[in-house]
Amino acid sequence: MKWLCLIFALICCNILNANILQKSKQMIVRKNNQLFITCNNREYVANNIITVKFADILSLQKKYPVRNYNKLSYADIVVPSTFFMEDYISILQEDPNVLNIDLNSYGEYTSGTPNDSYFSDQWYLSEILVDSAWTITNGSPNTKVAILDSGVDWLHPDLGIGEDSYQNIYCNLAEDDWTDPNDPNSGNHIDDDGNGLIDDYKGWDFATNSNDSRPRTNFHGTFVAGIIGAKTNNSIGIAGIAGGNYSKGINILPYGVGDTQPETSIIDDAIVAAVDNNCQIIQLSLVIPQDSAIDAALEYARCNNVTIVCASGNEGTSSLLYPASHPTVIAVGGLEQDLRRWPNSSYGTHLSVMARCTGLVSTSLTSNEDIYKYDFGTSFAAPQVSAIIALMLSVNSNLTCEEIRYIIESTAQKVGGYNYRVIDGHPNGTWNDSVGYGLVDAYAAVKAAKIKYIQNRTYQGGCSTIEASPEIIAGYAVTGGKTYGNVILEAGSDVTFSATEQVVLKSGFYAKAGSNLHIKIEAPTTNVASAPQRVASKISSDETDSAENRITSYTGIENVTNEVQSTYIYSISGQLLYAVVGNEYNMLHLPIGMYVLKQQMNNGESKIVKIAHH
Ligand SMILES: [Ca+2]
Ligand SMILES: [Ca+2]
Ligand SMILES: [Ca+2]
Ligand SMILES: [Ca+2]
Repeated sequence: MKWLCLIFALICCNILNANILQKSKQMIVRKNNQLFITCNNREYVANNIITVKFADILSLQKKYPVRNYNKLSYADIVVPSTFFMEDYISILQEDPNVLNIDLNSYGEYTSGTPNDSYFSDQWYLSEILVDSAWTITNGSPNTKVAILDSGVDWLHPDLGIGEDSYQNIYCNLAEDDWTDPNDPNSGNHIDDDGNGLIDDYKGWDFATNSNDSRPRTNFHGTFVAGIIGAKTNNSIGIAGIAGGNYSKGINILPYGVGDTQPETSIIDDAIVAAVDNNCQIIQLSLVIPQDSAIDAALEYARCNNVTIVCASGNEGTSSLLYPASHPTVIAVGGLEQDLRRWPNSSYGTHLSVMARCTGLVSTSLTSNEDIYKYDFGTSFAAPQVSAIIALMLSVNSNLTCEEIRYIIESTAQKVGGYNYRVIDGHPNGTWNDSVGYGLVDAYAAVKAAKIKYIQNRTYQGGCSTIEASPEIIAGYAVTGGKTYGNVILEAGSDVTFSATEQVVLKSGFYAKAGSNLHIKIEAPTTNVASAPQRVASKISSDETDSAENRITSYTGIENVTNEVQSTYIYSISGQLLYAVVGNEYNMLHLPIGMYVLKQQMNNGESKIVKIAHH
């Protein structure tokens, strides 16, 4: 790694820690709760791994969670999520065994920038941290997105069959294969899967009631499809957000609903068909009059856990256009280059999040001279959000619609200088009339999608183990404050929550007398030199709830790999409240609230866990 920059700077915090100036040559900037390394006017997202040059590996391993090290005396340390990176850097900086510090960035050590020829024009993807999300997933073929639009030109080499050995167009294997994969007339003219659509091998055109789902004249649906699922890193064209990595990404199901104009009477049928064909996401970049059949179809989708994403509309009106205005859909508006609302982007109640809607490049029709083009409009902001949801489902196919909405909205970036406020009816964070919850954040959303939520569940008896990486959140208030039912451990139940990073018990979590709860934290752990105040300061106020006191039995936290020597419980302000020998302790005497637990192991290691006591 080349070190060209000479200082750390902490912007936004307005703090420049003099200690951090030493032992590193990188410039670090914190923006929107994310650390970036800036170098040569480029920014690279920093992750939670710090590389240090060490003097003595044995003592380093004793004190820090060393993931690996090499013979050149460089070790990689995984910073636990309970720490602010700046605090952890300070701890390392003060350690005489640490000779040099580097923050790793995703951009530097992954396979790098996709080689798609137009990728340099897709810089807006880095604004929504798609490149960071790609370090987690590039999209799984198990995820299917229905695009209800003017049709998709599946002859396009960046979407369908091209020079590559794969395509991102969904092929319905329950139908017979077409004898010519590019000729919709080459099927057996039999509805093999009995879904009422004859030879629907590559989608369906509901407008012409035919199995040729390609558009006749209008590029619109093909452009949308490219944003979501153009083949990424295949040397040509653009990079689709969920388009794989020179291998199959998500599946695109093209449903034509009108070439030049969308027809309301068939949109409801297309929605129902998409739900029945097991799509997890339906993408609607169109504006139509409100329609009760479509209302019913949208409700049917919601009942079947299918997420619908809609463009807010290009009228600049202070209310969303239909179907974006329907409360069950995720309504997406458009931002301009300055991260302010594009003036024509309709806004108002039910607006969810934003994405860039100007200066976008995507796939166009193969009949055109250039099979890629530039365009703008909220039509092309919405598919960015559809694609990010597809990435989320690629790492956790069990997410519910409500969880998806909560994650997308609660992780959005508060950009553009707007006044975001807590407003009734918008439970997932601060919100603004013009831009909703803010600019979508692919990386934060995909990371959050990996959290295991436990809700609406009763453990009757016997042993149950729930494992997750990195985090388990149990209790009913886990999806934007909406109640989905309590988590109850009845007498006789023996339940283990096993997570790599942390377990949070929210309000609605009941462990009744005679039940046993075990919490296992399996992640590598760290030394405890730092005061826990900083750990506590990461706990947001909504994680505390003084209204309830339901835990009646608590058997403590168990360590998986090492014997626990002693356990300490701190208040969130860092005051030591309680110390016990061994791993059995009882929180009942403590007031309701958030606590920081530290466990000291027999081998000298220790760990910090934050836990809510309700
Ligand atoms: Ca069929
Ligand atoms: Ca057939
Ligand atoms: Ca490509
Ligand atoms: Ca209809």
